[in-house]
Amino acid sequence: MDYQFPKGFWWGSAASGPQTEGVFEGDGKAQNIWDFWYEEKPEKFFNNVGPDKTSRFYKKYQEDIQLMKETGHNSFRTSIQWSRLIPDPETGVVNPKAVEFYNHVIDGLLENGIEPFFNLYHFDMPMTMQEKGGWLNREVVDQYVFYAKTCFELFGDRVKKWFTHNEPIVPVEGGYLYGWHYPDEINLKHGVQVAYHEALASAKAIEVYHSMNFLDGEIGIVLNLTPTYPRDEQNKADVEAARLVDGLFNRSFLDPAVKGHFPEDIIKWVKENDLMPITTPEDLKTIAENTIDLLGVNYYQPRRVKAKETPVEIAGNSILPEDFYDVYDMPGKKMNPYRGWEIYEKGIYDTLMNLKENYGNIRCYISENGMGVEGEERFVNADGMIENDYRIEFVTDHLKWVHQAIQEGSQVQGYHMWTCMDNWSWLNAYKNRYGFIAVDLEQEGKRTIKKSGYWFKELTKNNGFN
Ligand code: BGP
Repeated sequence: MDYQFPKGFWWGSAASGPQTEGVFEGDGKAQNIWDFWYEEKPEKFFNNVGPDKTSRFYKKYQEDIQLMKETGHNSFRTSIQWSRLIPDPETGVVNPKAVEFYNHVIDGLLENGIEPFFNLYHFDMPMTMQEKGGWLNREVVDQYVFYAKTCFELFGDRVKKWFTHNEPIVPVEGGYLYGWHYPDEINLKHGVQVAYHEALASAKAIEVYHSMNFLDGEIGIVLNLTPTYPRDEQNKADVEAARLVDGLFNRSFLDPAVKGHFPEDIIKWVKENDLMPITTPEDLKTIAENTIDLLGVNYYQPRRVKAKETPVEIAGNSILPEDFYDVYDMPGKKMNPYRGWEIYEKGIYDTLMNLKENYGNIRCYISENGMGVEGEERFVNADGMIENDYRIEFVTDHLKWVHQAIQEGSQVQGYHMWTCMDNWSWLNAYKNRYGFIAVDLEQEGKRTIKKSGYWFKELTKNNGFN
């Protein structure tokens, strides 16, 4: 094998509860912000398709686990839905149907040789908690910690890989800057407070997990790391802009998670712009003392930036990160035209090497990487299989760089694709498909393995490729 991976490498895919499970009559799940927002503003959602139209993992998990096995998974990440497990966080009463469901999923995975990786929060604030302000409210942090502890108690005997959040920067961007998530505000000061509370919630959940020393697993966080490149490495202003953007979107979560403190330059920037969140010394101590065991790295695309060409007037709460830099539209960059994201395979290597060099070579795995493509039906062959060679090429090209990072000492321990089954995505619904397995919504969610699924099986069997 030209590209042989270390023994025990985790191969699989990632998904989330809200994007796959669905809501079913009588199952006791309460509303989260997505269910609520869809009721309020269906026009926000692509083709008016909302979170009630998922791939129905709640009903089809047995079949789906078999398909994971058939496509060579040895691991799979999903998330528990807080609003399913504890429908009313005020009372803290656990929903027995949710416990039964997640128990079946965990046991089903383990029986089929698939290691369950469980995440606690994937953008899905329960509506009862959002009504109190969601992550803006310090009390919600304690409610989340109760939820996390409940999960560890119920499932920690079998789930050995836990994650506190998926991409905590996204609820900040989506909910408080760019209108992709409820509550759809533009208020960076609120965004900074939310980010701080998410980091605190993560540290507190880690503290609880580590205190339950009868559990022998590990816990971390999943971050979407977007390596940030300046237009011109020789231009000081461009380099400074890139440093700020890296600080705001990457280091603001990576540093507290791995090093236990927020980056100095970002604290300075936040102070200068009158954005300081409310903190307490005890909470900062909790963050300092409870760092992660393992990091999930979601990698999709880099950021390219340049210094601001025309300075903007900064006005109160309407301040946005973009007021401080310009996006650099690099000529000739390779694009995924469907999702509008740049494809830059070396970014995955740069990210892993940054972790090696600047973050104590923290143990990590690629927790998401993938390519969303529109209209995949046009690639169906005579046997009804989608021939998605572009996805095979995308994964291969990224894996070569992962392999290179391993040769150079990175402690990356696995690779998960986004995603297993084509699934519902937030505002884009089913516009872009990412799966190894096609889901036909017209035929009650019928599953068909795509070419990339069979290819992945070979890859994982060989633990590498040529
Ligand atoms: C990640 C999220 C996923 C998923 C993926 C693809 O950022 O963790 O939830 O949705 O991106 O993005 P999208 O569905 O927006 O194309």
